[in-house]
Amino acid sequence: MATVWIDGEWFDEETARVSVYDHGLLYGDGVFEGIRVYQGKIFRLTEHIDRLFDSAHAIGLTIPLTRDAFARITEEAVRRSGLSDAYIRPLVTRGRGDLGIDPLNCPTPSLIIIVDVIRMWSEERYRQGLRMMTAGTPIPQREALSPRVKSLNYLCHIMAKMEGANAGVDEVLMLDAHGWVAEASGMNLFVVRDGVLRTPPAYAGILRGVTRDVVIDLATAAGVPVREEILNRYDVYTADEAFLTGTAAEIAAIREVDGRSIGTVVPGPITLDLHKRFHALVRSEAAA
Ligand code: PXG
Repeated sequence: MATVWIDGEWFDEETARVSVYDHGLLYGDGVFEGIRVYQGKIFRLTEHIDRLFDSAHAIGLTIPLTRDAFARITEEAVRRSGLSDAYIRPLVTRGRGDLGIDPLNCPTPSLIIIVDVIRMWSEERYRQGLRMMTAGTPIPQREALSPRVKSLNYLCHIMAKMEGANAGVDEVLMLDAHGWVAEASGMNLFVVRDGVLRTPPAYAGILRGVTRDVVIDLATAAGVPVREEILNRYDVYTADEAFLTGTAAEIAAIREVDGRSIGTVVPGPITLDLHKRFHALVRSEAAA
């Protein structure tokens, strides 16, 4: 059952409530995380809590708890949910204020932790690979708000996702403000060409995904060379393999982008191998 913690109190899905004066709701003023629980164990909790606190710091929001205390409450929320495979959504908003934009009128941040489940694509989609298209909506330029901040402003990603849904594809490829390949609507992108794994660098308008970092480590350990470098759509179209990574999506192979087929076998051998290694890692950490 869904469990929700709000500023020190426990609720369920039906009883959890936030104020209409919360600036997270009024202005999207806040940050969030998405974390996975496998067999009762939280995957990469420290990395996610660090990213949450860094995102908050980057928007000038001080979380009134230590990283450690936030982690302990997150663990307690998972225990109370009774779920062994779950998705955790921590949120920190600027808190309650008045109807003006000024964050100084919000004396205390609101802290929320939701534990529930998340569903992505069907098993069939994972087996066959995703069909994607390039969205016309770019990632906002970093001078507006760093894409590294996991903020409550996901409208560009949502508009991109909507374009994809309208066109009947599974997911969208988003470019950054320079037109470089950035990421999907909530996932990072990797391509394989001639045995080399390539992914856009952190400065190319992406959120630096925790799963992305795990996959880079797994590939390196498997002897697959990894390069973080600027990619354009040509690199994606002409890849031997391509896949997406994310906490919710895990590793999802891509079979087509903008009508161009990617490689010949989907999922390709390196994608399949990394997928196996990822699940082995998750299982071994859960058993530890
Ligand atoms: N890029 C963006 C913009 C994201 O929001 C990722 C990459 C992958 O990061 P992790 O750390 O999860 O490997 C995310 C992940 C969804 C969903 O429904 C995904 C995210 C947030 C909300 C929903 O797939 N974030």
